[in-house]
Amino acid sequence: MPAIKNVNVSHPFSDQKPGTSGLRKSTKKFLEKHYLEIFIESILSSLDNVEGSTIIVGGDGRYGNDNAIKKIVQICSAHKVGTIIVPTRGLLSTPAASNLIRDYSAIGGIILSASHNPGGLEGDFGVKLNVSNGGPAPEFVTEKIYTYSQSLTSYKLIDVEIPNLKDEGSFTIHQTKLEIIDGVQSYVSLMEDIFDFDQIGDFLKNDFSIVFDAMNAVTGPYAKRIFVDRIGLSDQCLLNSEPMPDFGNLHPDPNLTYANKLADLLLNKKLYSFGAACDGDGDRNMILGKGCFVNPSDSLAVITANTGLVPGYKKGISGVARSMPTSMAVDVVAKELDIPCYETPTGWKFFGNLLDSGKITICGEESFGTGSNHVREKDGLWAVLFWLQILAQKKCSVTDLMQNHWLHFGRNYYTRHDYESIPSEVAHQIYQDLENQLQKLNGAHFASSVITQADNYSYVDPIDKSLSDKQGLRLVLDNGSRIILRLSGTGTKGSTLRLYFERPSKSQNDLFLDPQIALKDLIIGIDHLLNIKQLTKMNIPTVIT
Ligand code: G16
Repeated sequence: MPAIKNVNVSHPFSDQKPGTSGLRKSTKKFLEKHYLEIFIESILSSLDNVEGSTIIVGGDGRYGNDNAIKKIVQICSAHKVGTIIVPTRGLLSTPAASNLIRDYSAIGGIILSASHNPGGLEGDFGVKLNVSNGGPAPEFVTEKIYTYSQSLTSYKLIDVEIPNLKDEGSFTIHQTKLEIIDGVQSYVSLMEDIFDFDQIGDFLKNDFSIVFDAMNAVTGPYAKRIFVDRIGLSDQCLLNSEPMPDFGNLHPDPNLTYANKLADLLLNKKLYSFGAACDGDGDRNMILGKGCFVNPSDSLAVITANTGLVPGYKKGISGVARSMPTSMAVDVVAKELDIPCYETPTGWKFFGNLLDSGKITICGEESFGTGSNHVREKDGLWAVLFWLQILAQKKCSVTDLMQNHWLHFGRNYYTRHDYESIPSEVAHQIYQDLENQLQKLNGAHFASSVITQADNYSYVDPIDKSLSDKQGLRLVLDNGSRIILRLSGTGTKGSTLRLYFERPSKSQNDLFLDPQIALKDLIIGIDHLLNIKQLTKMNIPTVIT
């Protein structure tokens, strides 16, 4: 039997603090000697009952995926993990990982992904830990991992060759069983339990054309299994469906800027009735109709309003939740449905306790994430199927669905402006400037209204009572409008400033404006207040959603 080898490292790493979702750094940083290994050792040190346990390992296929998996298998074996489950080719979407953790009663999963950040040698890499409920590790666990990483100067591994990950199979490494499985099937079965694939198929084959863009990332194989093999569409409905280490140079962030080819097909060329895209690790989604972009906050509201049309939710939903910067469109739906609506900080991990305790069934975020209690992650393909099921039931277009929703519930005009990768000093200066002004802004006139609340959002988890403060600067106006400013926790270069603007409207004459026009006074007002254009030297944001 191969021996356990101890590897000493000359110094601990001081920069392994997980952000909004795991540790994300440049690929080259992760290739530095011992960098990945120390982080994995920190993860295993922070978990209880590792010996004899089951752990899921996989990733979004970006550069470094296979080597990292093999290294993790070696380290897990040295820690006497009982079983390691790895999907073929090491490909595992984040929602599918969440599902496998729950299916196998694993103590957790290690997911290799920098989500929507570009991949390849010049791009980013990342490592996330999900815990036994299938959801992202809560803050007290990520803090523990960080603390270990700051003092660890050694790690252990079993130095043996790991089989290639191409084919399914069962292997023994030291005392550990390595199972290479079909990573797609159990996720597809879960979707089939929730949705009526036959109804969706009949609708789509009847002159309702769709296109799904996997952005050369992890969702390609799942989409092929669902839309082509199971539902029976031609593979022409799939774009960029082969996962590639550099995502074919695409930036796998499904928004109007980075999924612009898809947006052009739907919004300008109007070639399809429905279009959708997912991000690198398959948890984000963008929904488009012919000539119609669906804002993610509206998507959450529409999904919540229509759960009765989807077999998996016919029994009803207990409640909903949204992150604080997400528009309040879903609050209006929840009020009519007479169910609770929770507001949480940005980050899927904050939904975990609400889902586990049964307080909510559906949740979502403005950052192109929607999901439910079927797993403990946001789920891109689930959202796409949800939309298709609603459309198949109602037999209508995306535009009609949106317009009818607004006519019934009113509209929350919404936009997010991102200033990406700006110098950190500039981002912090702008943030600090607003924070310093909060007190005096309370009660001040702003954009034809009055600021009734100006604060830095803090959250007490209703289940475990933990406090998360400093979660975003918030201006709430007397007319229900909101402006929120926060710094991204997922970028890897400089800092990314995010500004969120929202204005509710119930007037039937004010439902169909371009959000950039409808929100103009808020956008201009905040620029006057904080001098953003001048300080960032940018006339327009990098990304407008
Ligand atoms: C991650 C989290 C999301 C969160 C997003 C925010 O998304 O999983 O829950 O909304 O980050 O990102 P930022 O801090 O940059 O605004 P993902 O898809 O990157 O894992």
